[in-house]
Amino acid sequence: MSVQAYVVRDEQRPPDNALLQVVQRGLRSQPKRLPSWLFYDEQGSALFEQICEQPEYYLTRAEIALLSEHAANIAEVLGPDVRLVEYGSGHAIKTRLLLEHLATPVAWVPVELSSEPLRLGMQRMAQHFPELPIQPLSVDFTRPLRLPVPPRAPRRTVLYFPGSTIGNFEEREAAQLLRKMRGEMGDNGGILVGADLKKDRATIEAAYNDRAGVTEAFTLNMLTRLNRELGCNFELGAFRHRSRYNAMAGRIETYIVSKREQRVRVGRLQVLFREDEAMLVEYSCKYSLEDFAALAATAGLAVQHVWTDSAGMFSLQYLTR
Ligand code: AVI
Repeated sequence: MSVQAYVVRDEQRPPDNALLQVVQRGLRSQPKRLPSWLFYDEQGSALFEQICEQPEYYLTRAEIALLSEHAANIAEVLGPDVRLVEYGSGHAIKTRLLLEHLATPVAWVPVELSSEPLRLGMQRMAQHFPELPIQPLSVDFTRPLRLPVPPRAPRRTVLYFPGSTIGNFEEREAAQLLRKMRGEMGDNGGILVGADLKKDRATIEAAYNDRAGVTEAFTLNMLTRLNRELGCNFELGAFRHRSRYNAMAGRIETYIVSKREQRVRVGRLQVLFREDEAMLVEYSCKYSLEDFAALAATAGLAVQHVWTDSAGMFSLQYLTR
């Protein structure tokens, strides 16, 4: 393994004060709203891994099926001597399927804020690709990236953003992120991004309401995190999870709903929750191929190629200038 400048900088947690401000601001707003990145503490990340294994959560399986079927063709389209920059690399399972087919990759640059998934992903990749230069970046990928100097000149830089995480951004933010990525990939580069496709309501809603209750535990874990890190007193049994598909907006909307009227301590703030009051915690946007092309166009990008799994559940889109 050739690992350059591996620095563990766990910036996942902003300083407590900043975290408190984010949460207080969200709980003062009407309707109440908290950012979905709050899901991903250690327990939340482990629960998300479990979600991916639930029979109802089709996204991960469809994306892996897509890659298994099309990776050779994707690699052909990307061409040789690619520098692959992976946004939110996590445990990097999908990357392996892609890298197996890439001809003479110049480097793999995993960009991952959480140090443990980054370390595990690197370890796994180094085992599979002992010759591959790995240049990790432990930073927040929504901020402008300073890419490390590659070991040799790449033919193109491809930003790989798997897993439908783009769908967790609202349209305006998603366009902003793609515009930032457009700058980072350079003139000759590209973006390979996963996007979940629109389909019938029942399939989508089942994916976010699994029978085993893992998604509910994942959602409510946000409150456990706030209790632990900010000394709040959310009573877990007094809230429930609600995920519904808003077909007009083309997205799953996930809420934490108060089962009864109650007050919760958040720093010096006492926050009143009315009975049945719903606090928004996540959007998971679903796209038609036209929707996604329109989104890309607002960021100055064009869809060069789209691959889908054979059931047409999930897409991988290759965007260039
Ligand atoms: C990470 N992201 C793509 C997941 C999704 O499907 O929106 C997060 C998730 N939330 C609930 N289940 C999965």
